[in-house]
Amino acid sequence: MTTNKYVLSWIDEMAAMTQPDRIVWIDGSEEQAEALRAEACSTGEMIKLNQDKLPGCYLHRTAVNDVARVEGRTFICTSKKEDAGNINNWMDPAECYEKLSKLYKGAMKGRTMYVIPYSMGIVGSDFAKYGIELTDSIYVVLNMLIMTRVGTNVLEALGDSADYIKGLHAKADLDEENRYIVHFPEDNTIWSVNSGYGGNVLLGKKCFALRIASYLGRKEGWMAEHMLILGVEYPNGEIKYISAAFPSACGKTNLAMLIPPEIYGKKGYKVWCVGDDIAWLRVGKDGRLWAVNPENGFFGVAPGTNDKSNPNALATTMKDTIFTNVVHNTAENTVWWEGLDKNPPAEAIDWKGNVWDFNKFDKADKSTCGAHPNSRFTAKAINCPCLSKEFDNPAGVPISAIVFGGRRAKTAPLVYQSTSWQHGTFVGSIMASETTAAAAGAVGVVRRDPMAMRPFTGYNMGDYFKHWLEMGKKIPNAPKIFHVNWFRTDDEGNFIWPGFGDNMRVLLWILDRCEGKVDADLTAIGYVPKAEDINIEGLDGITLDTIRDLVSVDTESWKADLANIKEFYALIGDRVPAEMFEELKGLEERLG
Ligand code: OXD
Ligand code: MN
Repeated sequence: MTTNKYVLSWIDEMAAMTQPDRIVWIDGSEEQAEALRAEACSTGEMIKLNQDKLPGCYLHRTAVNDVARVEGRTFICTSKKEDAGNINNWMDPAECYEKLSKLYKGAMKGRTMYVIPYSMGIVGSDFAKYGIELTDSIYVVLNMLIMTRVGTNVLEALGDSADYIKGLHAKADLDEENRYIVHFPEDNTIWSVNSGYGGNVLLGKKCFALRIASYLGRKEGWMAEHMLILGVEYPNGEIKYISAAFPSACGKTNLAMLIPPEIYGKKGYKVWCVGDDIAWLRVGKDGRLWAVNPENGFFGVAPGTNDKSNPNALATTMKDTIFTNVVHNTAENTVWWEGLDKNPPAEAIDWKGNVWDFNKFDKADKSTCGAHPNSRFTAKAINCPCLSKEFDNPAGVPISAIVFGGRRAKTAPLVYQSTSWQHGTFVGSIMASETTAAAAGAVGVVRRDPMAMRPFTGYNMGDYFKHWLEMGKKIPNAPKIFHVNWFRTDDEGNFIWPGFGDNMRVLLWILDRCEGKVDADLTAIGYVPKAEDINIEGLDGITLDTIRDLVSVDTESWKADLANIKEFYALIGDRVPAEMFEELKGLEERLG
């Protein structure tokens, strides 16, 4: 399929190590994909679901020990340890190549090596970057066909160039003790072994589009961020774009596909999804920051997705979708997960492949779930009813506002605005979420997750903050930076803000601020809304006093947070830029 000597010699080298029985090039054609689906069904790797109810949909179960990203086994292998920094795991590249070569040796014996040429971003566009993933998993091939742009046109666009990301994945024995997800940013290389779970093996996503791309972005003057992108359409047809970063499992996909509350819908407001997980951002000729979603599909968390939380996501999954680790409704040959509806199937197989009795389900005990809490759908972007018409625009969309968010019971108000790009960078750098009862471990523990990139920055976090500051200087008409918190609780621990579609009310305040249309109150942490500027029309039980409470700054909890921020900066180490300490000092002084 190509005469590119760099590609061919690399594949020869990887094949000599892994020793597959045969090599198959993925051309992006429907015929080839269909043959692979049939093959996966014949071996039990996938189950073909009810084609009347779920056309083009399949179910897959991963190994029981292989259900999530493994941060402890994810490495950034730069020649100097300081370049990976203290937040990342590091291994010396030479040592790592040697160690993993042993695990890869003969790992594809008796198997097929698939060669997947793919593009992150629209093939041939300024934003696009190309990759080739070698894998021995049909599941990976079929997921990559949904999540990225795959095919011979990628090889044509690459031509004779050596400028592509080399990804090698082998399932090997799925041995947890020898599971590695490693990145060699200096060599444009990703190696993944002993896993079959999406986030570890769909190498275009977190590995390339965030870890390697963040490294490249710094080198080349652009940004790769863990952000959704959405467009808010006004009744006059004008559309303004927001990108937003939240830690994993904070509802990015829901926000990206938000349905406006009725009072807005009736007036003609709409929200369009450009992306739900990753944004690549570049400064445009017009001095604004432009964003594309480099992916081509959604790899979303299934549990909790329903016709209230995210009807658009649910609709997206009704065809051409691969479900992973959800409940199999065997009577109907369909799927189910906790939080889909109140009718769990009576005849069902759980994510582990065992007969599942929903009567034994106990909300407080995750081990009784039918679907794994991190079970997923891999669905095509084009099947999303609210997909932006700019999704395929190679130039991307201009960003008016950048929004950071976390899950904080008390500390962060519903929304606040930073006072400058530098201050906004600081706000992103101190982003945090508190663990909830839903997650394993202690409740209320603060995990700092700068710009939601803690697990995804392919280099030193201090240098990453510096890159943000540098980028700010290069964007004459930079987006304004905000922080939101949908998760403030009352004294009984109940969420105060309704969230979901009603988050639109906050987005509109944010966009009004970008246009200078509303005033705000300056506090120690930044600008907060005047209560009357958040529209509460049609909201049950929310008064202006509730909003005042939601946007109030809890000085004591902020003061308590300072020590934790300092500790976190100390952990990142001596590359945290002076500007961040300046901002921290300013905050401390203003808090008094
Ligand atoms: C994801 C994540 O899967 O952030 O998107 O973990
Ligand atoms: Mn994510």
